[in-house]
Amino acid sequence: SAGSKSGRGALVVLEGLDRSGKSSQCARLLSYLEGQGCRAEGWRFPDRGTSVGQMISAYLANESQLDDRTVHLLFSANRWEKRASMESKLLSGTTLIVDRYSYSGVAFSAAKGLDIEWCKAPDVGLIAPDLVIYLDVKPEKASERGGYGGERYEKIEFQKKVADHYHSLRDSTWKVVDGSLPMETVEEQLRELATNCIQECQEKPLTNLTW
Ligand code: 2DT
Ligand code: MG
Repeated sequence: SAGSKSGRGALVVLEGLDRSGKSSQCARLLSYLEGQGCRAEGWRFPDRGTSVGQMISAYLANESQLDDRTVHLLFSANRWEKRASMESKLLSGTTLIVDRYSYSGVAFSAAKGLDIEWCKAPDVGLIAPDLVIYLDVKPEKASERGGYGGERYEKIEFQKKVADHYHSLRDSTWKVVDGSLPMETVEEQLRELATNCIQECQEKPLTNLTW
């Protein structure tokens, strides 16, 4: 079982293009883990509930204009303002299933042409994920899935650039799952990855993101 002994919770991040299925899979994974008696919460970034998050949300809805570097730093600040509560949740044994994290931060800003190292720098020192699951869906395929909403970035040419940058960020904590497989198949793979991760990191200390 996914278990919940005495150790810390796991930081599990889902990443992928818009319409790759992240939000649905996060919800499914969360209810599975809860059903297994595992303490878990679903989080997402941007967290639009804070005042920084509201600025980001207005920007994404094209209701405001912001300089590219400025909005990049707001996205990072939106993670920093949640760092302390993330840490205390994890240390108290709650697993966090997080829809987007620093990898979205870098991939989307780099797709605008910002320098990658510059993009990574403000997130150094955030909590490092124990597992990053990348839902791999071709930009063309993602755009067919009920189309995009009206938010900034939801355009196929831009999503292609984002996909290239995601690719260059992959490291040993990443597991790539084929997001074009049937929803139940993807769900099954995520259950196994998350369950293993939760068991393995119970006794491991939290570490900071260094890229
Ligand atoms: P959602 O559709 O998932 O709410 O995301 N984004 C996200 C960034 O550009 N930088 C970030 O740091 C994060 C977390 C991805 C809204 C959009 O915000 C983008 C899509
Ligand atoms: Mg979106």
